[in-house]
Amino acid sequence: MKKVSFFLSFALMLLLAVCGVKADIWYSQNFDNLSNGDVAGQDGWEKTTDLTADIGSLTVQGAVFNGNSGKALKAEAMQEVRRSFDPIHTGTQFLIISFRKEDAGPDNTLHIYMGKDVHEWPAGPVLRIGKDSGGDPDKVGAHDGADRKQIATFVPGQWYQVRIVVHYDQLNYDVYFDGALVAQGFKFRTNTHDGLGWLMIGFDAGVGVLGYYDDIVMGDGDGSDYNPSAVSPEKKLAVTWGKLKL
Ligand SMILES: [Ca+2]
Repeated sequence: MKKVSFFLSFALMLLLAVCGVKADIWYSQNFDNLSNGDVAGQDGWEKTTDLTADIGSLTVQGAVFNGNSGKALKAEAMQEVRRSFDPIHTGTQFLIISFRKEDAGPDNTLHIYMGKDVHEWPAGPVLRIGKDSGGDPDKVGAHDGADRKQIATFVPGQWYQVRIVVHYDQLNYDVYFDGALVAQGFKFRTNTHDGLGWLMIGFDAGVGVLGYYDDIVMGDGDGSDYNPSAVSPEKKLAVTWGKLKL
């Protein structure tokens, strides 16, 4: 009897683990299977011409990428793209994204903006990598309401992972930089963006901008148990299995 109940418990947890994987992550993109060239027009990505008329698309390319193989998005001056999501997500949501910024002069930045349904610059959570962090070209900055606060330092030409945990029921967010908590309870730039309906990356200005984005994962919860290197279903299952045991 003991063996039977153990087996049933195991089967139930396995089922929960599989469902958990499906429920946790609602969007992911590593760009490896997209075509080289403009990302606008692929997988729902679009140029932000409603915000900046002469804006261009970021480029899918395979020369620089995160990890051992694949592709990533290249961002240059006056290039910005957005991905909208339907339905709009509320509660606690996470975004994991990797970036790499080259030392291409002091006058440039990489954006990470999130908003609800209205497309506008203020947005909700806002990260700025580079000069617009608050003045220093080697800092990552995040908005705490109207204030820009520098929260991390990066070395040009190296990949970093950012995890943003957004608490839509509290209208604030936390930022983890390569796993370390560097911002906690930062206020939205605009409180009307009380749901996650779009992600925008790139830079709508600058001279000589050069940067890259890769490995986007978005989902319900804080994402603390997600390992971006766990790409196979078996590994994802292992990650969720580990969470259930805690
Ligand atoms: Ca990739």
